[in-house]
Amino acid sequence: MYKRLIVCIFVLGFIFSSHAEDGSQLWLRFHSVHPQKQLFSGVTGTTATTAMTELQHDWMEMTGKPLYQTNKIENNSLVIGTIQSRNIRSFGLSKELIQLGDEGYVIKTIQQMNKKITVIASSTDKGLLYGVFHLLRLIQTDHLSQNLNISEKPSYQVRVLNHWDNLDRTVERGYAGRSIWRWDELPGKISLRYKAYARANASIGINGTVLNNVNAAPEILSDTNLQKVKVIAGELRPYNIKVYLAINFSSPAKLGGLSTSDPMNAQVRDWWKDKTNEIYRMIPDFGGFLVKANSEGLPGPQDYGRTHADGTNMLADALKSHGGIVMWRAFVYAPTGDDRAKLAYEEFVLLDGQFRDNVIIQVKNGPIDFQPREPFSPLFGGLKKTKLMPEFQITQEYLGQGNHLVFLSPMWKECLDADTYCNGAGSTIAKITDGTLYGNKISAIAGVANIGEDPNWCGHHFAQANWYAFGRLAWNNSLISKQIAQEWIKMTFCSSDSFVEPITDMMLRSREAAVDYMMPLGLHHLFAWEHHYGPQPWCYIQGARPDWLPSYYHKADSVGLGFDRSTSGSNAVSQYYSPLREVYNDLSTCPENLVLWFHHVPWDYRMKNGFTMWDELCYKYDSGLKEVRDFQKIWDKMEKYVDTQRFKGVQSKLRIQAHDAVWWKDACLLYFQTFSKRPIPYDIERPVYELGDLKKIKLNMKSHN
Ligand code: GCW
Repeated sequence: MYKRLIVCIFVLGFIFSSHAEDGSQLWLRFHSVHPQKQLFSGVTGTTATTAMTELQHDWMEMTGKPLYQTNKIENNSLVIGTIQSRNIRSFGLSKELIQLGDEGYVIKTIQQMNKKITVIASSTDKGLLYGVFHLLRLIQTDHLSQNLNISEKPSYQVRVLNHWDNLDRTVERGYAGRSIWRWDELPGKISLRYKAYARANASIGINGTVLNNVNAAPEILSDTNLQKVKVIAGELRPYNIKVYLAINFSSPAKLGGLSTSDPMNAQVRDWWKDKTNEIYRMIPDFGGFLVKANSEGLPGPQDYGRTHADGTNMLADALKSHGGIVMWRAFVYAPTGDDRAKLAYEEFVLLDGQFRDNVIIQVKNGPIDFQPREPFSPLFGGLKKTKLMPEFQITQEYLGQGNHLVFLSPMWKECLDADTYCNGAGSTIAKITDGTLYGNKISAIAGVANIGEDPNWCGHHFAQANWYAFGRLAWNNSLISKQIAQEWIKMTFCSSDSFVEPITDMMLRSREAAVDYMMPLGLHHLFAWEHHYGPQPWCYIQGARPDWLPSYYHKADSVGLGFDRSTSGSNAVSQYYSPLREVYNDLSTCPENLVLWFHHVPWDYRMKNGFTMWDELCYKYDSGLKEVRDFQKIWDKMEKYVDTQRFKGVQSKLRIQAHDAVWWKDACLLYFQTFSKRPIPYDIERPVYELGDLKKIKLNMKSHN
């Protein structure tokens, strides 16, 4: 009887492990990898490093045994070490390692005295950890060759996640549950998730995290909270993740009890110096501050007649001696002017060259706000004497939130690869921000995290791919989206070609599909009030700022659709360099995927394919919807490759996405039709609802999280 029970438990265990996975392991699913037994005969290297602990832990998961640890280098040995080790120096790698910096590494196959050895080497333990994860990735994705010759160093020095997490554990624009930072339990209780988080980030090269929301509560800097931050920092440190904090500019007054937070006031400056010193006494490797100031009602230096430069330089001075940095956001749009898209540029371009050398201005990819498609922000290239870092949004605030499958790497690549022409052709955003164009000493990139307490961390299983992609691009901004997708698919699901190929294809099409069923041809901000999930192009709220309403952006009227930003309109085109400004300015040369961003286009304007703009708009919405339906079919065919839990999870989310795509299409087309007065082409699926019914849909956002 007893024996039978054990067998039963064993069988059940097997069934659960093969048929149910909650996604909590992300792409680090070593239990499903089975390397050849004789891959390495043993490993040589210092045991007390995170790199070695990680290797042994994952090896154990893969093979059921640790890798034999020995001081003797044998045939087929894996040798792991820094430049300090005699072994590594004997391989003649020192010069190369110094050039690769403290996070870079090499992985090489070396023949020495009739022995074939695999070496992972770096100047420091940090690089070793990244090297080990690289080797593991090669094993996980079946790419381990017999002759390795890999040299890597990161594109950006600071590769940081921004958590928009509040102290009450709500997450602004978070769709994966509550915040992983358990402020209520800290510092006494340490959640296991902190270490798991650090490990996942290290595996993709992320080396920093801003723990709290840019809409920052002054209390984050209280002594009590700093004790908690210190504990988190301690958990993340072994994985080379530095902690940063978002600060509230009026902290000296609100927290410190001063009568002002004016950055030119001596007491205020001292307050920041003292606070910064206090932080570094507790957290010697603290990274620095992230600041949202004079934006969306938050305080800032302009409250005292000072500039963004005055504000950021005060903080930079406090951080300087400790090696900390200020990431100051350029997301500002005072309620003035004729075009929100121009405002950040207008404010910041005047300050170019006035920032301290430990300041980086953090710029969203587009001039407005993380829309499904925007042209790049003209601040890239517009500021030449100021360091700039891209801010991407990993959380899908404007891209179907926790429900839609949208792989964001193609969107970020579109930004990174965009040529600003600021120093002639080839002045891409990648080169401006990673420092290669101007030889900057500090370079950084930020992604707004999509992480929460949900078992699978990100809500949607495929949203994990966006966390993964951000890290990979921050490490190497020249990677292509297809490679990133394939790595992630193989590690997260399985590496059978019949799975990897269709799923890669689906992921690579998914962003364009979302653009098409939400806001094709350069349309933007047609979202429902405040929650930014569904369509509401008709939205009107009495007394609301005009630039918070969709009509401000789409400008639909009896003539046509779109925002005229040409020289005859708001002239936002002039913020771009030639030849881009001319290309954008002319309706006939403006890329069609941005045409309604830059022009008010007549309904009967002939597009390049001969359709009228109205017909093309209808076909675009329809093709976005058809894509999602195709994704459903692709996924359904994959059932045999995926455990039931994740298969069904994705399947049901795709169903919501298809439903939402119909909703977007019907709502936008029926609404715009009230202006165009033209029929919806008969060869596409026609709206079933009346516009009046669609307007009545009330969203309960809880059901969409
Ligand atoms: O996209 C908007 C969001 C706000 C966010 C703001 C910002 C953190 O709707 O929720 O606030 O941008 O980036 O500061």
